[in-house]
Parts: sequence; structure tokens; C-alpha cells
Amino acid sequence: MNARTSTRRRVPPQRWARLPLGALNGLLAGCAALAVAELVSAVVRPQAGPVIAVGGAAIDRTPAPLKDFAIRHFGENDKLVLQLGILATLAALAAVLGLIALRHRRAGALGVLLFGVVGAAAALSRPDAAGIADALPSVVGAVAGAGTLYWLTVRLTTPTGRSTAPRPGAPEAGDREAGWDRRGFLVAATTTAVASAGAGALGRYVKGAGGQGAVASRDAVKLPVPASPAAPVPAGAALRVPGISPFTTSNGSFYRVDTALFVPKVDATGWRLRIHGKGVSRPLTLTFQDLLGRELIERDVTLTCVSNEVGGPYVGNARWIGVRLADVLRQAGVEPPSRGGPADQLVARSVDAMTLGSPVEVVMEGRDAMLAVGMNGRPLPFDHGFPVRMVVPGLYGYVSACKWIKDIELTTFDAYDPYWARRGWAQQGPVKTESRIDTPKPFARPKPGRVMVAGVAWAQHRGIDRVEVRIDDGPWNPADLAAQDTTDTWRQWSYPWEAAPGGHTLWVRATDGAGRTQTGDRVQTIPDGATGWHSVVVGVH
Ligand SMILES: Nc1nc2c(c(=O)[nH]1)N[C@H]1C(S)=C(S)[C@@H](COP(=O)(O)O)O[C@H]1N2
Ligand SMILES: [Mo]
Repeated sequence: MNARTSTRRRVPPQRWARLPLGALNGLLAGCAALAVAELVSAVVRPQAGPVIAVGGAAIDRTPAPLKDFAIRHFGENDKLVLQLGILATLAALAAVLGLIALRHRRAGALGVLLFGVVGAAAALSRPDAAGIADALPSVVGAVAGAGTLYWLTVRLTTPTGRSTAPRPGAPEAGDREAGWDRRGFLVAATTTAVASAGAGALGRYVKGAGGQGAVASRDAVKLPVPASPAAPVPAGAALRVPGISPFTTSNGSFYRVDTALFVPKVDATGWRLRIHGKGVSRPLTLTFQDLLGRELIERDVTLTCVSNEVGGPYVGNARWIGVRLADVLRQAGVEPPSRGGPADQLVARSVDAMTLGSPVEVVMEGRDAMLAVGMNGRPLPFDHGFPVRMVVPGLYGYVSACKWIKDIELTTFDAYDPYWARRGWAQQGPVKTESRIDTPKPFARPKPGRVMVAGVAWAQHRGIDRVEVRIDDGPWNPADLAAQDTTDTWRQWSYPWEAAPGGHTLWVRATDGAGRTQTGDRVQTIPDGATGWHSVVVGVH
């Protein structure tokens, strides 16, 4: 009877157990591959890691409508969602490879290597790829993963082979002789898991240490007193209405929109800005110290994203300190088109190879376009472009607000399409007049009686002259405007509403300093910004 049981156990693990264990092998091999890739990328270049590289390639190839959808629905978590999606896909495919390997070990391992090829190709094709070394994380990771899968599969599918001849007398002889080595497999799988976790953690640690120079260089920045300070924000610019957007958006709550899966950590001490191109008679290279040593201006400017839907969150107002871009351009010999300059487009390039194109005329014509080094009294946060970014009042971010800037090239709109223009967005992006109801919130249930309706309106560089509120299909009523800081900032407004019981729709529209009233026509964000009136539905009870 002992013989019977051991015969059954002899099949290296039973079929039902093999499948999940095979899939587990695939997952473990995938973890090993990613962990090793993480470690290698920490040494080579963080951005060259396979998930970042494939994710970046995916972002660049995502059609504009889908990208817009992602920004709208996942908001600033869009990148997290993308990375989780990549990891989930990889996990599923790794599990399949683990199953394939049960029958064809080599094919399984080869499959893992193929993923390495995809990762390496993605890394090498990134616009900011630094060279052939960028392929290393994917390649080394894949080799580690393929080896791991092969090894684990052997553990799972081969009888122990410790002895082919039965050892009579030993109680578990039957188990030992041809059964699979359960303990051996468990040890192998655990070792893989622990080693992967260790390698991954070490990679993370090395990456963190790699950014220390940048962090130290930021900590060391002492923003000089600007030669041209901003006037204090007028006392009446900030209304005391609960729920309204604060007049100045703090650095921590400022919206973030960019394509960077890995936020560039630039060491300011090695940073350079090059200015060159068409009509640049005196090409310039500036250091961070050069910028700090120049005449600085301080301005309140509201920044808006072209992907902001009507009523959306991608708008914020900050106090920026920087160098007037026109001054730097003039020093480089640049003339605006109206003075006969040959270049009508200024293309800003970032360290992560983003390109943004602004009209030279707008940048030089007298508005406070700047190379910003400070945001709300602090050096720029890394998320917002440390050490230097562009800010141009009145232009959407995608045509002006280059973060982590390193290069400015003067060219023409005919000669060059920057990143977003190549993806279906308009070459020119002046901010459209917009207004937003911040309070009450959608589907709020206020009590009948006086309810404060309040929010913000913006039309950078034109200013806001009037805001009106409409209840249901009633007439447009003038809202009370807060004091205007500058025409480059948004303006708060409020409207005391005598709310009657029942469901109501609240509407808002603004009129800018040029006398133009916001259109009620709804258009989507692509190609040059959404239009339409923001509305909020509430139930008064
Ligand atoms: N390097 C870089 N700069 C960039 C972007 C980017 O993707 N990469 N996005 C632009 C867009 S679309 C906007 S709206 C603003 C947003 O700036 P913020 O993230 O500081 O709010 O940055 C701009 N500058
Ligand atoms: Mo944007």
C-alpha cells in the first residue's frame, strides 16, 4: 500500500499543481528581470529602465484623443495608471511564458529574451536616449529573467534524480527517487523572490542617491531679491468664501501636466542653457549662476493647460521669479519678426527632450515672458522644472511653459513642428477666456436661502472685466469681482444666490479685458483649448 501512494507522488508535481506553479515561475522570472533591469538602470541611467522606456514610448505614440482622455479621467494619476497597466500586461505575459516553459523550456526563456529586445528598442528610440548603454537594463534584465525561468522550470519538471535505484528500507524512498524536489523548488522560488526584492530595492536606493547632487544643488539656491518685484497682491483679490480656489496656488497643490514618467533631477551646478538658431547673431550659453546674477523680475502669472476641460483643475496661479526672456534674446541678437527678425518660432527643449514652440513676437513684444527660477518664493520644485522653466503669460503651457529647459532654438513655424504640434495640437495656443464655479460643488445639497456661488475666471494678459451667473434658464446676473491683481492672473468672483428649494443648474461666463464674452459653444480641448460655460447642478432642500 505504501508502494501505491508513492507511485502517485512520483509524477513530478501533479498536473493540477503544475499549471499554477508554472505561471508562478513566469511571474518570478518577470520579477527577477525587472529587478535586475532596475538595478542596472540605476547605474546606467534611470530613464533607460524598461518600464520607463516602454511607458515613454507609449505616451509619445498615444493618439491625441486617447492622451486627452487619460489626462481627463485619470488626471495627474495618468502616469501611474499607465505604469500599472504595463506591469499588469507584463505579469500576464510572464505567467503565460511560465506555462509555455513547462513544455518548452527554451521557448519560454526565449520569450523572456524577446521582451528584453522590446525594452531595449524602446530605450534606444527615446528622444533623450544617451547611447547604446541605454539598452543594457533591458538586455541584462531579460538575460537574468530567461535564466531564472529556465532554472525554476527545471526545478519544477525534473525528478530529483538523486538516486535512480530504489534504496530499500528508507521510508520515503519512493518520494525521493523520482518525485519532484518540493523543498528544492520552494528554496529556488523563495531565493528568486528574495533576490529580486533585494536587487529592486538596491536599484531604488542607488537611484535615490543619484539624485542627491540635484537635491543638494536645489537646497543651496538662495533666490536673489528681484530688481523688479511684484506689487503685493491687493487685499481685495482674495475673497473669503469657503471652497473657492486660493488666489495663490501653493507649490504642493499646483497642477502638474507633463510626459515625464521619471521626473528629471537636474543638478543646477552643471546646468547650461544654450540659445542659438536663425537670426541669433551672438549665440549664448548661460549657467544657473549667470541667470541668478542678472536683473530678475517677479510676477504673478496664472498658468493653464490646453487639456483643461471646462471646469477642470489644470490651472494655477503662482508668483514667479525669473529673467525676462526678451532681455536674453536681445543679448543674443534676436529681433522679433516685426523688426525684421527671420525667426517667428522659439523652440524650447528640455533635458527630457520635450519640445515646445512659442511665437517669438509674443515672447518679445513686452509681456513678462520669463526664464523662471523661483515659484512662490522657493526654487522651482523638481516637478515644476528645477532649475529653470519658461513662463509666458497668456499662452497655454504646451506652447510656452517648458520645464527642465536646456536649449532655445530660434526657427520658423514652417520649418519645425514641436512635440504637441506633431500630435494634432495647434501650433499657436493663446489662452481662451474661461471661468469656473468652485463652490457649491456639483450635486451639493445646500439649504434654501442665501448660498454663495463663487469661483475664478481667467483670460491671461487680457484680464477679466465681467463675470455673470445664470440660474437655470434665467437671466445673466453680474457677479461681484474680487480686486484684480494683474491682467496676467485669474480673478476671483462671487455671487450671493437666494436659493429656492428644488434642483438647479448654475452657470457662469466671463468677459475679458478685450470685451469678448466667453462663448457658450462647447468645443473639446483638441486642438487649441476647450470652450463653453461651466455649470454645476445642485439640489436645494
Ligand atoms: N519638459 C516638459 N515641459 C513641459 C511639459 C512637458 O511635458 N515636459 N508640459 C507642458 C504643459 S502641457 C503644461 S500645461 C505645463 C504644466 O506645468 P506644470 O506641470 O508646472 O503645472 O508644462 C509644460 N512644460
Ligand atoms: Mo498642458
